[in-house]
Amino acid sequence: MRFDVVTIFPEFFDTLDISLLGRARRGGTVSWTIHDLRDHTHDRHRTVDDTPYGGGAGMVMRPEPWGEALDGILDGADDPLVIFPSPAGEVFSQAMARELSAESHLVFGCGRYEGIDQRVFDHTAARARTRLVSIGDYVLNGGEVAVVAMLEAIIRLVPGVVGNPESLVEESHEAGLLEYPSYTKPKEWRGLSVPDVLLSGNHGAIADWRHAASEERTRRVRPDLLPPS
Ligand code: 6GU
Repeated sequence: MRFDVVTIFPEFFDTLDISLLGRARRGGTVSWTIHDLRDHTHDRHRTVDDTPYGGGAGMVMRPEPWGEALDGILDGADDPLVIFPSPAGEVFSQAMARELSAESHLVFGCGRYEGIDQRVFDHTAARARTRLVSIGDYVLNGGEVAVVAMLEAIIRLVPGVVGNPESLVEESHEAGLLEYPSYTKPKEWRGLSVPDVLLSGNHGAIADWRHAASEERTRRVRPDLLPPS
């Protein structure tokens, strides 16, 4: 699976080389290239933004550097999916991460300032599948942190990246419920004990306890995830 990211802050993506994702990259399961949008400017100040037509606060990212950067990635690409992180997009989810982990080529375009000239979206959408995606109902200064979060969620689902695929099955959001609480040694810690059932060796009883704990936690903190009753 291949990723391209266009950004004015390539350093944000240095963290991707840590841990599991770095291992997946070195092993060749996934590959990515981070493109500096400023490499596609041609003025002395490497300007990527300008004032908005119609007036108003803030700056808008100019279309020309975006056009050149995306041409370099999309020309000759085989059915890429382009994602622009945006608080105005559809909301990212575990289901979307699963869907995206089956793609062969994802391209992320990170906007900053008040946004990117609308014609960049329109031109891109006319030549490739294009989606605007948000990671939640709050505002970040730019798309970089959102893309790091999305990449981590997507790459860990690519077959072969997570060592034990079973660890992906029981986690939060995969069954539409939040994950149950986990415990390890020692049996007693600061006066707090591990629930007896987990020490019982009774696998049926343990599975029942975990399912009930997942339901209770979901009802308490995320009732919106439960089917209407
Ligand atoms: Cl994807 N971008 C920005 N700038 N803010 C966000 C976001 C994305 N998702 C939530 N807030």
